[in-house]
Amino acid sequence: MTSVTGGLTLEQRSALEDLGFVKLTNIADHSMLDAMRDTYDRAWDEGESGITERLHLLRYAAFREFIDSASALAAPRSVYGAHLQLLDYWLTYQPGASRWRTPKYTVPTERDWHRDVSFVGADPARPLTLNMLLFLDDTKDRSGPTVVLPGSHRSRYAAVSEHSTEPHPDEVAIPLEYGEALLFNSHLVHSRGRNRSNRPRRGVALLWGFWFIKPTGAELPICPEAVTDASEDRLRLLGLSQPTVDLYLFEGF
Ligand SMILES: O=C(O)CCC(=O)C(=O)O
Repeated sequence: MTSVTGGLTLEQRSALEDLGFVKLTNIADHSMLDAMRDTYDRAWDEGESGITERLHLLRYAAFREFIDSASALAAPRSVYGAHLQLLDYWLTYQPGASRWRTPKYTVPTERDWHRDVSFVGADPARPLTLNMLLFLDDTKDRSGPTVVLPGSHRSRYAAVSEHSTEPHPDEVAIPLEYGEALLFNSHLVHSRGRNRSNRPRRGVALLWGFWFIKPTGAELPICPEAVTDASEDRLRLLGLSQPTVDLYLFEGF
């Protein structure tokens, strides 16, 4: 599939509709990825428990710069246009296998099948929400690429039970190189792979969707760094400034 710099191609739109996922290249230049990688371990250590602020990853400049970049926004904007909202932003992390069985980390199961959103939505070409996953370490072979069940976003009933732990005969692995990302319909059944390498598996996950949807942690105050000196585009992206007068009228009648 061809690369993305200016939004999804027709071929990619059609893959997203039919299969439920598409691989993106050139999601960020290497200096931006390096900055996220340099911040990652601190963000992980400081962050994922005891959260009291919405979109707390935006505390870090490197993670803010990514969501302001044209290359990160191009593909989700192809689907939601000016109505695009960032609903959630989190880290998906597995240490190198050599650290399993230390008091802090337990050996992960082979799979953890799930959907991130269980509303089917009316139109697979225009999903309510989309997930984006990018990794700051390559995910290939032993580092456990993400696996998906292609087409499963179109069915109300999943072919596996939630959080089941075994590989599935129809699963497809999506290895990602540095600078690539996976964009998928949040109703697609997917799982992390298990990291068997001795390197960490550091990933970043974003949830994109329509502006009218409530974000994760809507009841919490937004992280202050996210809004200090924020551009109008950023405020819209964070759901704080309404993009259009007709909030629920998205395109032609
Ligand atoms: O780490 C991965 O490959 C997938 C992460 C995931 O499924 C999630 O964060 O919902």
